[in-house]
Amino acid sequence: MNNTKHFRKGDEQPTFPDDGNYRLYSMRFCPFAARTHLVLDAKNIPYHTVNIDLKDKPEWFFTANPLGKVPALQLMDKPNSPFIYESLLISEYLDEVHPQNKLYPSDTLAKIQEKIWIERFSSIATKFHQMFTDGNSQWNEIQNGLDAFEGELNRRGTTYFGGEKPNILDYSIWPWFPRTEALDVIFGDGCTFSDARFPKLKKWYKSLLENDAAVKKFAYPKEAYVKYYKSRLAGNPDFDVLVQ
Ligand SMILES: N[C@@H](CCC(=O)N[C@@H](CS)C(=O)NCC(=O)O)C(=O)O
Repeated sequence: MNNTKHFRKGDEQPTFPDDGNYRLYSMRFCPFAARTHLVLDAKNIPYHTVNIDLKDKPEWFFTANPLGKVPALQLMDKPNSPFIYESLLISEYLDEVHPQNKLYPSDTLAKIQEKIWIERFSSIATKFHQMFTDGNSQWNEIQNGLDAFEGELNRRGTTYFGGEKPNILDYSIWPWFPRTEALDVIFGDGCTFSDARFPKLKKWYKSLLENDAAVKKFAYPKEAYVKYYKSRLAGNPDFDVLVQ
């Protein structure tokens, strides 16, 4: 688990050994940045993490991404060490450049179909973002969206969307599911990610948490999640709840 503090305005840019490893600009609770952590770790690619306080961004962060968003990845192995950003574009870049443990299907149609599922998830991601920002539950609408994913996993008949091991669809949507751990505490008992409605997805989520090395490396305890979201809903997000 990467527990380093989040850099803010006025902080000096951190320095790293000149080892050619990628530098990932991240925020510990950002699900988009989590996608990049999972892809890097699933491929055993070494990297350095620079966590950013998104409420008080350091000036130098805008060199990494002029849009001021995480994730951004600096490619230290390329001339002039360029930055790339947008989580799904970073995933595709990494999968092409580092062919070990391929995450996208090689067949063009199968690849597009996985990308369609990832695209379908984006409206669910937006609803999660809204409800954990304004405090108004959208859990019913989210569950309606998740029904399709439950049905698709059932249709595939495998533990993961990727089959016996996770693929890009698994890693691209997993980062939103830890939020379900904080649902009941923040939105009340009626809000639960239930075995009754989502037997396959619940098993999928648990199996990734317990068995997948990349997810295990990234995951954090429920309490940290609840604490972060409470601070965010109170208008003062504490990005450093995991810093010891
Ligand atoms: N489409 C982008 C979304 C990234 C994004 O929205 N990141 C959020 C944190 S979860 C962010 O950096 N927000 C800061 C801001 O918008 O100022 C991606 O897939 O990488």
